[in-house]
Amino acid sequence: MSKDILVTRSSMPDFDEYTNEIKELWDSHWLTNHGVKARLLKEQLKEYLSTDNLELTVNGHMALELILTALKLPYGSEVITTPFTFVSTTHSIVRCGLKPVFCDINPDNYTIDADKIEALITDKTSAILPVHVYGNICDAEKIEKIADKYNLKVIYDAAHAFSVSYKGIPVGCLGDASIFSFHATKVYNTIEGGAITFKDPSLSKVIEEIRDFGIHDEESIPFVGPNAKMNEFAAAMGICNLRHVDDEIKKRSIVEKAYRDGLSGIKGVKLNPVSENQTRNHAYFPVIFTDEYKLSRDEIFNKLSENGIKSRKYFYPLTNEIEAYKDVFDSGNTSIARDISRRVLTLPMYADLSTDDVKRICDIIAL
Ligand code: T4K
Repeated sequence: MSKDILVTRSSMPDFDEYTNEIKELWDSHWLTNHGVKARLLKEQLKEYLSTDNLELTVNGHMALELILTALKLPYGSEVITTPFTFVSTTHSIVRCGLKPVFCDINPDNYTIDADKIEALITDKTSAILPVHVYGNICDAEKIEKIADKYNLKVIYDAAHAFSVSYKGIPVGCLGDASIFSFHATKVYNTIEGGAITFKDPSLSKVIEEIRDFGIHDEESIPFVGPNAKMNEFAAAMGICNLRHVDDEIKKRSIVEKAYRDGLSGIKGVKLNPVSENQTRNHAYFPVIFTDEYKLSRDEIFNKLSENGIKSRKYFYPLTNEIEAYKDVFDSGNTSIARDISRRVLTLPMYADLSTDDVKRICDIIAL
């Protein structure tokens, strides 16, 4: 029996490349707390992402919590966000003592509907936290214009948007700040890891200190902070993977083309939009099954699964529907997000997925 095809598969460098990279850690015995590997990776990522200000973190989730804390948003203030995301986005708001206010998404690229943000602003609103879901970039101009008008911070969850640029602007340069995830399942991984990019250079020191328990020096601890540092082994993986990420993205573009060829013309199968406004990293391959398709989303999910194809319902349920937030926060009017979340499947996507396997997946969907 052939092996299951999972929704993704981590990119890894050659074993020798990695062991070579970590060799000096055996000499130094310096394993974490911003050693040589983390410092080098930080500089390399600043260059790759074309940003002046970047701090590494232990994962993408803590990157969100750190930036929300560093921006000193008033405790209990409201953050307008999308429910069509991984729970991490909403959890970060809540865990920082802020209140999520859910805005619907646009049905074209599934990002926050910028035209619906203004109606949700109150005197308690402090920030907007949109998500470049699947690497689809939000309507940054509209969002930032509204933010300027009401003096709000904009923090983009760019967990899916590593290496993407929007109208020629590297995605990490949008808004007041952006966060990236370098989790094993991402286009670019450091095993676990993340980064924050930001406009105001004075935030560097604050983020550094919050990331390290809020410690300024041995006798001064001005902030309450977690331990959110990237360790040296993760940073070494990041240094290796960064050498190959452009090739990985190219390979993913071949997989995407094979999917588009195989699925074009199937009634009721709607593919992710292609926009001239942005580059793509092919992080995910989402498909919406409309009423014209022969099966429901759950039926095609099961059918794929029976054939060893493990697609995922990213992102279902919406974050404003999960038990943790039931009767805690107003779930708002997010009917478009609700509809999309019940129709979407992300199909397997990774650099080494063969075009034969893609064809097999498309044939099952075509029935
Ligand atoms: N914001 C957004 C919008 C996000 O999507 C995420 C994370 C975050 C923030 C937070 O960033 P991090 O704190 O995670 O850095 C996964 C990931 O754990 C999560 O990083 C990701 N989003 C989310 C969308 O998906 P699961 O529970 O679905 O992953 P899992 O373990 O089922 O893995 C999926 C497939 O990946 C497996 O079937 C096989 C493959 N895989 C997995 C692992 C763990 C590998 O090939 N290697 C591996 O090591 O959550």
